[in-house]
Amino acid sequence: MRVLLLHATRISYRTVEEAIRNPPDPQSSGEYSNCLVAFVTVEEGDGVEEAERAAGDTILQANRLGLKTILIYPYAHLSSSLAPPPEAYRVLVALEQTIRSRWEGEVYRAPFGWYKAFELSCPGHPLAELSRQFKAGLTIKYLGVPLEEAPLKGLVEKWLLDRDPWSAETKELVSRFDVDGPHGITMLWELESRLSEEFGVKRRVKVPAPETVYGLVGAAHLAYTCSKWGGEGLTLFWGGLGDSLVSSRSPPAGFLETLNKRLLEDSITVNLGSGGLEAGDIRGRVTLYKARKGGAVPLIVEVEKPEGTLYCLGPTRSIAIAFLDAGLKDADSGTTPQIPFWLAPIQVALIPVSGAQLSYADSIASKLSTMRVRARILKEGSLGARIRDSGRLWTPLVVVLGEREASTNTVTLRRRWEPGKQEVVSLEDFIEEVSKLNS
Ligand code: A3S
Repeated sequence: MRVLLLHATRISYRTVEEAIRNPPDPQSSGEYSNCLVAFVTVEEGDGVEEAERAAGDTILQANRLGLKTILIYPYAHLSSSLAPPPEAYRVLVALEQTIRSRWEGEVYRAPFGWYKAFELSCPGHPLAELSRQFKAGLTIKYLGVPLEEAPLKGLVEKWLLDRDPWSAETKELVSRFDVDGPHGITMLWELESRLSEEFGVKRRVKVPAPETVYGLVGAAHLAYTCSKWGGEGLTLFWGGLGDSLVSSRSPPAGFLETLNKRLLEDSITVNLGSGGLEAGDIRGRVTLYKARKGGAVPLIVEVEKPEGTLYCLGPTRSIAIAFLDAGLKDADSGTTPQIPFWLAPIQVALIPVSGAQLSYADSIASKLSTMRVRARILKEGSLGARIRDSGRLWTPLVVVLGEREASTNTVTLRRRWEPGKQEVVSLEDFIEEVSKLNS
């Protein structure tokens, strides 16, 4: 079922001519003000289940907008796989009755089976136009209640439902770190390859894209994807590099340890199946990271299978962004935001004070690259500007190389987790420290 929800300050319609033989509703006209119009296309395979989910969502939107009138408008133009008229009519009537039975506002339905003329005025605020799809095959309920209704009954916090959870600042960081760009691919690639190593993953399998990957709906869709496709040690992917789930039979202990420090402290675990989030016949648990602005993204989806639990981490893009989001939470509490050394796009910034130290910087950079450490020599701009610039990508180690360092084979080291401090260390001690951090 596809629904277009429009907040109408005014809508009027009238039947023009019959669109099917013997339409079930008589010709009529109507006019309503300040109502929520649900243009509904019933698709093949839709049933009462979809009507109930659409009812819950429509009620939720009407309540969000403080509207007291809902107009259901049969609309055969939002999909190319239409249900035949008799089916469509049955589902639309079920939709109308479900809303009536669960909502105290006024519910109307425009006549079915007619070409209609209409006029509509829409105020255009951010929530004035919403499109929805309710797919047969995966019904999502929370503690037995259709997910869209759960907040109405106080069963789940609104922030957990599917919506983009990232704050504007987090999105700014995503573009600064270029997460989806050629530069930022480093993070996504590093994350997926680290997870794959952790789980001994051999194969990447393309799967249908889950509908949404935020909040509870996203968690349920991911669990559904995992349960349909998951196997021992696979990476399930559907789009770009970050659209991937790494699956395994063994609990990701090592990675959990890394996650524990940063993301799991601030997460919520929801049961899949009776007593939690019902997504078809899937049982298990979902750990969702609570984003800084509200909203949630799945970190770990555990699906109970007859042969044991299937652990899936991801989508990897959400986890990478969650690390940035968690860093912003640090900044909110006055701590310098940072990112795990192994995930940082640039791990070491080398800053030669003048051109005379360039060859020294080069020799260190090539040593680090043999250790597969991501080092960058910053040559342009003043010393202060280059040190500030290395902070833009939360670079964990910043190394200043002056006349003295070059002549004594030492480096002046600033560790991001020790703000305001710097230490002169011998080159070999520095290399030793980096190799420990990168293990
Ligand atoms: O297609 C002709 C009219 O019959 C109804 N209808 C459907 N509505 C929703 N989902 C389906 N699968 C339908 N199949 C038939 C509609 O009332 C449709 N009329 N807006 C008008 C045209 O002006 C319309 O869609």
